[in-house]
Amino acid sequence: MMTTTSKHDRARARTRGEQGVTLVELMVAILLAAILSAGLFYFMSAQSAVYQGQMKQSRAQLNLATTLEFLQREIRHAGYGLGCAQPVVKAGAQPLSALTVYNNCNLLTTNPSACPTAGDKADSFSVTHADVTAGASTVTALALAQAMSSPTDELLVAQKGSLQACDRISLWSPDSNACVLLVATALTQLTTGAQSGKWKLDHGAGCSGSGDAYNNPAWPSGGFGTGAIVSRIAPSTVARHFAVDTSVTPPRLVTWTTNNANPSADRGSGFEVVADDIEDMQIAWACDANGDGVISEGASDTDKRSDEWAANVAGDSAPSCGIHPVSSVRVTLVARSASPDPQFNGGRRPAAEDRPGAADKTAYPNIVGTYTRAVIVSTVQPRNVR
Ligand SMILES: [Ca+2]
Ligand SMILES: [Ca+2]
Ligand SMILES: [Ca+2]
Repeated sequence: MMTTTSKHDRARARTRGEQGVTLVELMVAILLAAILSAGLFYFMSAQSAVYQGQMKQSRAQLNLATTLEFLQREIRHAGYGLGCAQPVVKAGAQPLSALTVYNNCNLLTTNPSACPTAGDKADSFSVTHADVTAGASTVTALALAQAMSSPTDELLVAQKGSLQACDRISLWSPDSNACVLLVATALTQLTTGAQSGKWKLDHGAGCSGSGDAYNNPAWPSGGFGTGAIVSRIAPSTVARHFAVDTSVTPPRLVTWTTNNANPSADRGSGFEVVADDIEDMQIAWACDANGDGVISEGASDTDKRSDEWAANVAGDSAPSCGIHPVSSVRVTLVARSASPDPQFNGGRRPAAEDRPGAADKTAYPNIVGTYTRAVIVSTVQPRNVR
C-alpha cells in the first residue's frame, strides 16, 4: 500500500513540474552566467591593462630620474680643469669646449659641421671636464708675451713653466672673457730677435693628429692682448658626447668619448648605453644677456624668439651673451615604453622646447597601439662655465 501511494505521489509531482528544471530554464541560467562571467572578465582585463599601463609609466619615470641625475652631474662639472674662464656653449663644434649644445643634430651619425641650425629632431651635447680623480692641479697660468690677433700669429710666453709638447692649453682674456683651447704641438726657446729668450708654442699640426683637430678654433674678433692667460689644461680631459640612438627600437641615450672634431667619425670602441627607452632629449640654455640680474623667458612663441633662452622655441636665435656667462642649461628627456599598448591609440610624443610633438601614428605608422611616455625637465647651473 505504501509503495503504491509513493509511486502515485511522484508521478503527480512530475506532472505538476514541481521537481527538476526544464531545458529552457537550464539554457537561460547558462546564458545569464555567461553574461556575468564576460562582464567580470572584461572588468578584470581592463583593470589589468590599467595596472600594466601604470607599471610602464612608473618604470619610464624611474628611468628618466636616474638618467637625468647622471646628465646633471656631467653638465655641472663641464669646464672643470679646463683653465678657461668661459668655455664655449654654442651650436657649432669645437673640440674640448666645456659644454657644446648641438641643436637638432645627432652626433652619433652627423658631422657637427653639417648639423642644421634649426629643426625638430633630438639634440645632442658634449661636455669636457678633467677626471675628478686626476684633479685639475696641473693648471699652470702663464701670460701671453705678445698679442695674437689671429690663430696663425706666434704664441709666445716669457717662461714655459711646466708646459710640455702636446699639452693642451687654454688662452683666456679676462677683459673680453674670450677663450680658446689649443694644443701646444712644440715648444722652442727663441735665441734671436727682440723676443729672444721667450718660448714659442707651436699650435699647428702634430701630436698624433690631435693638433690638427684642435688647432683651428674660432678666433674672437678682438684677439688676445699681451698678458692674456695661458693655462695648461689637466691632461685627463676628454670630451664626452651624449646623443639619442634612433637606429634601434626602442631608441636609447648613449655616450662616448673622443676629442675628434667630428665625434660621429670616432667612437673608439663604440659607445655605452646611458638609458634605454629614451625617445627625445632637448637642450635649451640661457644667459643674462642684458645684465639685469634676471634670466628672462618669453611667455608666447614670439617673445621666446627674442628672450634670453636659446633653443626654447622653433625658429629661435641664440641670445647675444657677450661677457655674460651661460648660467642655465635646461634638459628635457622623454621616455617611451619599450612596446606599444594595443588597447591605447591616442599616444603622442609631447612637444619639448623647439621640437613640436607628433602623434605615434605619424611617427610610427606600422605599430599596433601607441606608446606610454613620461617627461622630465630640469634646469642645471654649470659651475665652471663662467
Ligand atoms: Ca632642440
Ligand atoms: Ca636679463
Ligand atoms: Ca629664445
